[in-house]
Amino acid sequence: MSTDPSPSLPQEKGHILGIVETAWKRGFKVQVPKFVLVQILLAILAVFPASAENKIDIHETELGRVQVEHVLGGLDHPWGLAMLPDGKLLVTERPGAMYMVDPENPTLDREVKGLPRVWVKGQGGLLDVAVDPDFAKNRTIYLTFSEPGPAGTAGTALASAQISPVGLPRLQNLKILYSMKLKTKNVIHFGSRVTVAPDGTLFVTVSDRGRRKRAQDPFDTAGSVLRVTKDGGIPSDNPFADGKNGSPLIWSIGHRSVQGAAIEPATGELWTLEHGAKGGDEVNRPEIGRNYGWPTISYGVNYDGTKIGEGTHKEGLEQPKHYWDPSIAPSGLAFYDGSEIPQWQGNLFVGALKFQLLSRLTIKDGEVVAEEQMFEGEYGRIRDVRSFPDGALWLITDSDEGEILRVTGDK
Ligand SMILES: [Ca+2]
Repeated sequence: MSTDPSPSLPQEKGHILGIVETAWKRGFKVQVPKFVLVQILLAILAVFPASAENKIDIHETELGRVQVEHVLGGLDHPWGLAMLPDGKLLVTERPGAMYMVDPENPTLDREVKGLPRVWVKGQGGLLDVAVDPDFAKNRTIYLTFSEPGPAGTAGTALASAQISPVGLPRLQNLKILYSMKLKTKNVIHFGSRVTVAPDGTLFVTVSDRGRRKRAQDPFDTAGSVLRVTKDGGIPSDNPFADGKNGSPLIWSIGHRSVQGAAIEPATGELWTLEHGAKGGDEVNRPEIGRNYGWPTISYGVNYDGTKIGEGTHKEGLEQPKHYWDPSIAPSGLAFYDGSEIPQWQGNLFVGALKFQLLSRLTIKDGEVVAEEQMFEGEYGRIRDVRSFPDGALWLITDSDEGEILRVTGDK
């Protein structure tokens, strides 16, 4: 259910105030008590608050009423969203742009220049953005993207950069921290998310590039979760750190198309989200050195209905924490850690592209015990979900008129 209580166009406000003014004057003639007119005026102002400039929808959920505020539209396939310590947002667009947006005065006037060269084709382009926890001191951000290689090929890459402290925002000291060695012309399955772990390392999710066997090759970083130091080094406690049994950057293997990653605040553990084929979208909690099964095991089938691999279970391969069949096409993953909607604390939120909804998963003792689906069809394809220090849950939608949405408790 969705309503729109506050269109609050200036001319409408003026019109309403005009009616009240007329009624006020008439009140003297017909002797309507002034306090009644004051009550009417207050009621109207409550419905049309002067400060609300953005469209706001109200939704009933299983755990109460929430608001969804349309903060900014007109984005071209936005992919990743991050918040700086001063409350400004960074939003990437897959075609290769990034903007700094002040949610209190949202415009697309401040494009961040100096981005890495990005390969824009199919699912490829500029993907995720993350802010270093020490940004206030080091002004550092991390980007994942499709990096061009020779002869029309591309692979997933991770870069760090600093945002210029003065003037229009520009990236400085751009450094490639990870670059996929085997680049191909395939236009699908780059990934990718980057998230900063509590120990200061970076988790980077890399998809299988549409070549399934790559996800089972521990020497190939495609189809894996990687763990990289902030300067592009190898954490000494990575499972294949010495390179003898796999790529030193690999944390876990057997992943397909990983478009969500989040750290659980209560435990510091990494959770990820990946697309299956036809069915078999998964939530995983990747543990060090483990194999998450793709394409040997899956809860999905090929798009033509034929079987994938060997079934749903196999010794030595990990089970997902949750799966969807049929596929919702999940993208964006966040543990809600805000103050705005206390009843959602610790819940895991998943955006859905194909099913155009937000999924709320209840986690208990490391297991998914319940799911609520909300906003179905209301906002289109949801690409990213974030819980930011301002206390709200933030969403971006995937279209050529993509939006930034802010979810808060009902006021
Ligand atoms: Ca799996």
